[in-house]
Amino acid sequence: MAEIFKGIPKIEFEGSAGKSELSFKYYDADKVVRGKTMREQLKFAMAWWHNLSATGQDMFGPGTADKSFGAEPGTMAHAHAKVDAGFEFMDKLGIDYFAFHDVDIVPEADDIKETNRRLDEITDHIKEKQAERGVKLLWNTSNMFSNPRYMNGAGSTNSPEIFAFAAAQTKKSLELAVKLGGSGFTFWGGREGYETLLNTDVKFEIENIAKLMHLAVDYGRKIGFDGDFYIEPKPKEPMKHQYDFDAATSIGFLRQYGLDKDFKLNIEANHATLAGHTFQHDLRISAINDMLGSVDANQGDLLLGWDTDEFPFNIYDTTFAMYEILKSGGFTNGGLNFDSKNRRPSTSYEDMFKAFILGMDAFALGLIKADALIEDGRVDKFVADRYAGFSEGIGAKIRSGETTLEELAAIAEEKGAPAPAESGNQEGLQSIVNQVLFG
Ligand code: XLS
Ligand code: NI
Ligand code: NI
Repeated sequence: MAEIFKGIPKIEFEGSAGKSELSFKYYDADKVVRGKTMREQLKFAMAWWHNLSATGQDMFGPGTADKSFGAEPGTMAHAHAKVDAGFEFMDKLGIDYFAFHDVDIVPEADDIKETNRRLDEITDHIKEKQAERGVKLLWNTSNMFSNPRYMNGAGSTNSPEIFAFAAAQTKKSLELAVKLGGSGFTFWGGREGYETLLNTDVKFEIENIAKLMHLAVDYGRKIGFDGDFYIEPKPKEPMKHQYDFDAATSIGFLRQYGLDKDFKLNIEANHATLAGHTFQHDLRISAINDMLGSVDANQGDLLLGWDTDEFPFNIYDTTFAMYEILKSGGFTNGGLNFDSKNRRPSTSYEDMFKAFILGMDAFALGLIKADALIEDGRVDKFVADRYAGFSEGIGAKIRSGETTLEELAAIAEEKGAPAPAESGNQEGLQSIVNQVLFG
């Protein structure tokens, strides 16, 4: 098969002094960090939708990048060309995982039976390519937000026929997950939300979303899908208000509807910041609830109010993200999926590679620095010491639930008003982080 990304070599590790723009400076796949290779710790994935489909089209103008890969867009020939391009791209970068929506891999037909036939055809091709180098499916999902039928949501729609259609798409996508050996299945509730409460029964809609998810779990487990289901929280965009607002909201929903055994979260950096949190915050909330499943790796622009899906560049963010991931024990079924896209004026094939090199190096450096922060130990020790009062005496009784309000009140009366607790040392800790980062 003809090479598509001509002139682009296999991207090699050159080291931090390297000057080539087409080499890794920090991502050294086989280097061991905290007991695993970088490849195993980071588990990078390529998102089919951005990398192979998105051309830079926005609300104000058409695409700028050519992603035809020598075929007519909208045809099955193009769908096949994308498979060849995608696997060549992953091979050249040494990426082991990918993620897709159903309609990223084939053009949707008017008849769902024909769409499903196309999905069977294309996944035969994908499966063949997977076998060549052992590339794996990190997760897949159904696009239940682009087609006009989903303008009022999929699980949250007011139409049983549209709910049934969403269920049919979900069923097929689960079958594809099993066929391709996927380790995750994602629900991103793009239209699962509302514009106005004047026309919306919120309780009804949330209950129905849970019902669709239960149907998915039942069918998925029945046909042998043993990976994780994910909710990918996002507070808004496209809807004004989306139900899976952030990690905490999604965890509450999963527990309320009995879905917490099968679901974890897929945390996207830019969605966390849209919710008014840091990326690290949503990772921490997921981790402490045993629900840190996977990550959509990107970054937003804090000067803009939308999901810009930029490639990760900020080393503080990648360091704190990897700190959370390492401390939670690392990825099992999940990984770092680049739900990121080139900026609109970055139009060449080289730009596609440079974007991934940026993101992979940013996370590799984040991994190295997070490991160094943990090894340094001063931040962790400060936090442990800060709560040490609760490990003995009355503090320990509070923790174990063996005290009463009466006993605590008696202590307060006996000892009198306590002095304020000691310094939180934020600036000192930030200096430690800078020292670890920059030497
Ligand atoms: C959009 C989401 C989407 C999901 C998959 O903002 O990030 O791309 O990751 O549906
Ligand atoms: Ni995403
Ligand atoms: Ni997003």
